[in-house]
Amino acid sequence: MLTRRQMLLAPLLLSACGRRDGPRPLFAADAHPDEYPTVQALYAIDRLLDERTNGEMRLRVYAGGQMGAEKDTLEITIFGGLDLNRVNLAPLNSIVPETVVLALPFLFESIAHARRVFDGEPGRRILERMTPHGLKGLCYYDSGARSFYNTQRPIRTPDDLRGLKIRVQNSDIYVAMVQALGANPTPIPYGEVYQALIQGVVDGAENNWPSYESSRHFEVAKHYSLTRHVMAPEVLVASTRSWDKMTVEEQDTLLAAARDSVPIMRATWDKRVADSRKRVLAADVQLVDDVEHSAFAALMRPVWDQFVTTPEMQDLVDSIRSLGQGEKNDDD
Ligand code: GTR
Repeated sequence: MLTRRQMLLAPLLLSACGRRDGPRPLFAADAHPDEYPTVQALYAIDRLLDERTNGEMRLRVYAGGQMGAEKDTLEITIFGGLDLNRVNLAPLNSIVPETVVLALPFLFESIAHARRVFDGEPGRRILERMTPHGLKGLCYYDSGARSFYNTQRPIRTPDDLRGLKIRVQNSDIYVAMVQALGANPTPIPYGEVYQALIQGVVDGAENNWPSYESSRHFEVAKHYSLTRHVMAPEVLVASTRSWDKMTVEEQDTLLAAARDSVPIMRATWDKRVADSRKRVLAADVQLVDDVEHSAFAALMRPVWDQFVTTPEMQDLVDSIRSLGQGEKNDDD
C-alpha cells in the first residue's frame, strides 16, 4: 500500500517515467490478479487502443492490488496519480451517492435485467454523476450476483446467519444489509479477508463465484449459500485530471475502447462464473441452493428506505424497476 507521501509524489513520479520514450501509457489499477475477467478487460482496452492509434495510446496495468486497496486507489485516481481504475461500485458509495442505488438488495430480477440497466439510461446517468467528484465513469463491467459464504454452517434462512461476523466492503449500505439480517458486519479490505477468515476475525463474507474462487476464500469458508442479494457492477473510472488533459479525439478513442471492452468482458465473465463454480464445488464446497430468498428480501427491505434519500435516487430506482421484465433469477 502507498504511504501518503508516495501518494502525493505519485503523479510526478509517473509522469517523469513517461517522458523518456514517447507518450507515456495510461496507468490503470485493478485489485484482481491478471487472469481475472476485469483485468483481462483492461488488457483488451490496451489492445484496442494500440490498434486504433498505432501505439500512440496504451495502458499499463497494475493488477493484483499492487497499488493498494480500492478505497486508496480511488483517492489516488481522484487526485490524478492513476489515470484509470477498475473498482467495484461499493467504495464509490461514499463519494457518489447515486451509486448506492445499484447496491440495493434484491433490486434486480436477473443478470439480464442488471445488464439492461448498466447499458441503459439509469446506468449512464449514474456514470455521469461521478464527474463532479473527480472521476469520469467510462463503463460498467459485470460482477454477477453476490452471495454469503462462511466457515461455520449452511445458511438457508436469515436465522442461520444470526450472530455471525461477516466481512463487508467499505460501504455503509453493505454494513446496513448485514445488520438487517441480524449478523455482525466488519468492513475489511478485500486483500485481507483470507487471513481474517483463517484467524476467525470474521466467520464469513459475501461475493460472486469468481471472487470466491480467485481469492481462495473457498478453501476456508466452505458453506456457500446462493442468496444472490446484490448485483452491483464493477466500474471503470478515469481521473478527471487525466481526462481533462486529453484531446477530444483521445477522449473519444478511450471511451470507445472502454465501451467495446464490455462485450469482450461479458463473454469472459460468463465462462469464468461457470468455471469458478465448477472448481469450488469440486473442492468440497457445500452449496446451499434452496435459500429462502423472500425471507432475506423482507428483512433487507428497510435498507431501501434508509438509503434512497433523494427524489433523484427514487427516480433512478423507478427507471431501474421499469426495465424489469418479470424474469426469474438465474441460479448463479
Ligand atoms: C469483488 C470485486 C472487487 C472487490 C471485492 C470485494 O467482487 O470485483 O473489486 O470489490 O469484490 O468484495 O472487496
